[in-house]
Amino acid sequence: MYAQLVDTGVTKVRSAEDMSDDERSFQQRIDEGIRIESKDWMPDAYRRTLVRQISQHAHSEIVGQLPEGNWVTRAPTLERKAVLLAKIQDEAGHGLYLYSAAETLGVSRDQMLADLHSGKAKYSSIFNYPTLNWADIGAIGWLVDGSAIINQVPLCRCSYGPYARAMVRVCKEESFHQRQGYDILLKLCNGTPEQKQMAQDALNRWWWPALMMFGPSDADSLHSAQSAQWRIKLFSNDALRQKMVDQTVPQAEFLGLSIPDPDLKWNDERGHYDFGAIDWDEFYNVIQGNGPCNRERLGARVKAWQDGAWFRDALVAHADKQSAAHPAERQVA
Ligand code: FAQ
Repeated sequence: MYAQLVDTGVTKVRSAEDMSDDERSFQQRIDEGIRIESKDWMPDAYRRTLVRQISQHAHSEIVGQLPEGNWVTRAPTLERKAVLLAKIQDEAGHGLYLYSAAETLGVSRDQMLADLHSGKAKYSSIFNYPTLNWADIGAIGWLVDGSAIINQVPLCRCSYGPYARAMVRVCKEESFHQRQGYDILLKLCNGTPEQKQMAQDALNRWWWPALMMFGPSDADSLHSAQSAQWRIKLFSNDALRQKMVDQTVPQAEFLGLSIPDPDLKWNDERGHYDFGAIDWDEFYNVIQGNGPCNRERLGARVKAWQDGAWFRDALVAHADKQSAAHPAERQVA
C-alpha cells in the first residue's frame, strides 16, 4: 500500500482536458475553497503528494529536536533550560499531530518511520547543521522557527482539512519559539563584545541554510506547479524566501548584527530586498545525505527506535493480555 503512496519524480500538472469527471469536480471544489476531508474522493497523486509532504514535515519536527536537545544540559540559566525543554517538547507534539494527519490518508506511522530510517524519506535540510554554541539556539528560534512560520501560516489555509487544522496550533507554538530565540540573541547582543560576537557567528552560519529551508528556486522546484493547482502550496518557494529576507533584515538591524551577504540591498523599485545567490550545490548535497550532521541525525533516530522496541513490545503484550481477559469488552470497543 505504502509503495503506491510514495511520490517519485516530478508531480505533473493535469489540464482540465486530461482530467476525469471525478478529477474535474475535485478541482472545482478546490477552486471554490472547499476543504477536502479524508473520506472524500481524491486523485491518487494528490494523496501521494500529501503523504510525502506531511510525513516529511513530521520527520522534520522530530529530527529538529536533536540540534536543540544538544543544549538542554548546557543552557545558561534554569529559566532558559525550562523554556528550551518546553520548546523541544512542542516540536515532538508537532510531529505527532502531523503523523496523525498523514495517517488519515491511509499510511501507517510504522511505515512512515521505516522510510525515514531507511533514508528514503527526507526531512528538512536545516537540521543537518551543528549547534556549536549557545547563540545557535537563539539563531534556530529566530531564523529556523521564523522561516517555519512564514512557510506554515499559509498551510493553515491549504486544501486538505486535517493538515490545515494541525497547522493552526503548530503556528501558534512556533511563534513563541521564534520569540524565545530572538530573546536569546537580544540578551547576547546587549552583553559583552564576546557574547555579541557569538551571536554574529551564529547568524553567519545559519543565515544561508535558513534561506535554503524554503526549497529549490521556483524554476527548479519539482512539485510546486501541481501543489499550487491543488492549493497545497499557496505561495511559491521563492515568494516565501523573499518574505523571510524582508522580514528578518530589520530584525537583524535591531540586534546590531550584519547579515552575511554583501549583495543584500533594499530595492526601491521592487519594494523588496535583493539578496545574493544561494549555493544550491550545498543544498542538494545536504538533501542527498551528505551534510555535516546527516549521518549523526539519522543514526540518533534509528537508535531511539531500536532502544524503544522493548516498550512497544510491552504495550502490544499488555493489549493482547487485556483483550484475552476481557474479550467481550474488546468486541464492544
Ligand atoms: N529540505 O519540488 P520541491 C520546522 C525537497 S519544520 C529537504 O520544491 P515541495 C519546525 C523536496 O522534498 C521544517 N528537502 O518540493 C522546527 C523534494 O524532494 P522529494 C519543515 C527539501 O515539497 C523548527 C525536492 O526537494 N517544514 O522547521 C527541502 O513542493 C525548529 C524538490 O522540492 C516543512 O516541511 C528542504 N529544505 O516543497 C522544528 C513545511 N526543500 O520530496 C524543530 C511543509 C525541498 O520529491 C526546531 N513542506 N526539498 O524527494 C513544504 O512546504 C514543502 O514540502 C517544501 C518543499 C517547501 C519544504
